[in-house]
Amino acid sequence: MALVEVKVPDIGDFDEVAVIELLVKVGDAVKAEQSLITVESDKASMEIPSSTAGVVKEMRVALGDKVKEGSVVLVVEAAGEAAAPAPAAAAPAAAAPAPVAAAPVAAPAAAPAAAGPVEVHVPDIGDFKDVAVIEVFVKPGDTIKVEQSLITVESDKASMEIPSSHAGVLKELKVKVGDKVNIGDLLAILEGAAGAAASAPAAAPVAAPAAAVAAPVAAAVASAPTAAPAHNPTGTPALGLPHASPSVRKFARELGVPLDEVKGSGLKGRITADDIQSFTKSVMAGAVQTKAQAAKAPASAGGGGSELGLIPWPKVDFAKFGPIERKELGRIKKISGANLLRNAVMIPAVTNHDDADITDLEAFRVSTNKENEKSGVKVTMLAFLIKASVAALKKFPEFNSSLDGDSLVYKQYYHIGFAADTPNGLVVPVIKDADKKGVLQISQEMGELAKKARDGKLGPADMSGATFTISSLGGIGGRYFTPIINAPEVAILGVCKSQMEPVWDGKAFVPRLMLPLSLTWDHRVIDGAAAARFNAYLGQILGDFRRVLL
Ligand code: CAO
Repeated sequence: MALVEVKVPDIGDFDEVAVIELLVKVGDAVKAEQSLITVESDKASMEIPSSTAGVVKEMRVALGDKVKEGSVVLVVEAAGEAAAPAPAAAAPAAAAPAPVAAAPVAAPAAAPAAAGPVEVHVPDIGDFKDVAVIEVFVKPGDTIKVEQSLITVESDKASMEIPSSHAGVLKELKVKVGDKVNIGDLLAILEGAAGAAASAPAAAPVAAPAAAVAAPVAAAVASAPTAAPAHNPTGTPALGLPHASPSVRKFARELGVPLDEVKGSGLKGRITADDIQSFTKSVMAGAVQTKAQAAKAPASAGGGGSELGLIPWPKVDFAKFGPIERKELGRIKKISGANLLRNAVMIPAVTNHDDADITDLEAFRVSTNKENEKSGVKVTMLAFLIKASVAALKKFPEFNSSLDGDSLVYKQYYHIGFAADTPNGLVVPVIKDADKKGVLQISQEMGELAKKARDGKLGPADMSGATFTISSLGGIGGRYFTPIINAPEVAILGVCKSQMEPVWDGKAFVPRLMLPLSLTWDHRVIDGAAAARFNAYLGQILGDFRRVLL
């Protein structure tokens, strides 16, 4: 087994280019022509391929090193006789570095003014055949300067921008993203070309690398972001194109990863294949949302609805019908609106209505408050409802659970959220460990949290971790309503104003204080019968709190 030094081949005009990516490591088996490192000049990036197949024994370059033609990249233990001893010069054509390259454009030749329409063709792009158009920078009507990049093409090893050979107004663009192009293909038709025409682009003198990959005026996409024109109909940001090698760009495209949303961890913020992989994992795990996903998500009440296959939200010029005033939604409304919409759309929710007889409980509450008048703590109906709910949650544990994929997470703690109306919108502070607290303590904590809520001083810790929520409109009015579940909880109890009602006791109608209950539940987790039982049990407890002791 021969040890072969793999050297940097003829890379054209480049002298002392920086190694910005190591694509292999010691121990890797490499094939002939496989890219080993990426080097970058101020105009181009290119991958340096291996001249031989074998196993990498030693890396001779590190990130940041400067290399030039003849520099040893690594040592390979060549596989059998396939070893191609000669470095650059002997490298097979296909193994020569992809150009992405760069030669300076030949200075525009004397400028014959183009009177009629001028055709712009794909110049000599070296050995490349059928290279894909991956970006289009211009659109009909644009005024094009000579040398301005029109499109980017990419092979599996390199990407390059194809410049215009003439100046003028773009009349017709003959290619689109995804098209395959070859030398001589018609790219565009310009008209009104009054300025200089560049010398025929194919003739642009380029110091071709060993494989005679005569890159034309191919400014590398990655390394010449500022060369990108202002307009970019493809939607790719015109300026600051993502910094990545052609193979990484290809990898990203294969996975459908939006490169401009990936944070590069490589040298100078360069995006590596690992970055693409981690980004993909984060998206799959739901930790990261791509811009496209975010745009599709029904995030706000004003969302278009198209993501759900709905007809568009009506656009009305309200001012046509009378005077109006427009006010931006507050921060809380924007956040809660997006959450409510998601929960309303994603949860198959059902609401059961029931009544609880709280005649005795209310009498007890009133007398307790009289006795405790001096303590300053007022026992509220909501505090009893929290305590009663904890008892029901203990009896029906699935109401205290959350869906996590195909699993149900049963929580063994009882943190109860309560909806609080504030001048800025709805917030849900949480009474933690309500099972371990008495009604007096819960009443006191609720009072403090409600004040904090009204003053806009609730912190994230005050509003997180709830396992079940109660929304009480009892102090305001109403009969029943259908509260929206606060995901990832699976149920919410809505409470309205209690009223004296005639209730049949078997012999006669008697006046009883009845509390309307509305329980909304997630049908993926809870069945109707369980919900009815939960409500009935809750009603029994509120009817006679001694049941909590049973
Ligand atoms: N039936 C009849 N009266 C009730 C009642 C009920 N179910 N619940 C409370 N009340 C009465 C109380 O007896 C009290 O009356 P008095 O002032 O005469 O004593 C009054 O209503 C206020 O009650 P409270 O001080 O006990 O307050 P609360 O616990 O009912 O409410 C809080 C506290 C923070 C929940 C409330 O201020 C609030 O913000 N409610 C709105 C919640 C909301 O917006 N929910 C909707 C969410 S979905 O959009």
